[in-house]
Amino acid sequence: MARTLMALLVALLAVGLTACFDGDPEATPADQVAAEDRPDDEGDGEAADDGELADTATFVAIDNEFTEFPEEVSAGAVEFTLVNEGMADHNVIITEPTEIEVVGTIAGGETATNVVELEPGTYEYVCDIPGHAATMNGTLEVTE
Ligand SMILES: [Cu+2]
Repeated sequence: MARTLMALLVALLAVGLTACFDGDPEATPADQVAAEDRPDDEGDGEAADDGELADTATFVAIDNEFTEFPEEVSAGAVEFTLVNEGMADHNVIITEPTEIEVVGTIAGGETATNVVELEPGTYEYVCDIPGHAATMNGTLEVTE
């Protein structure tokens, strides 16, 4: 008798659950498409709110060199941060193959962030404050 009751309960539960999943009136086909189109979490621990960024990279400038700089980033929207730990103004400007402002000029002690859309390729950059490019320059590889 107990077994029969148990079987009956399980059967009722199964019917109830099925009914719940079948009868979701709020999930329109458009909602389902939107859910599938969400960018994948790449497993890098970043939250989904920056999902549209291809990469992030940081430059640290002192007078007059970059003490920290990316050598390679992924193509797409890249969020660059420039930390100016020097006294003088500094910036990061791509000069080749075309001029692109990566992070505009900031004063000593400041930090700025800028998002730049980059195609795959090899880019040359400098700090273009007069006299700085001789020691503040480098190459950035942008990969597929
Ligand atoms: Cu500089």
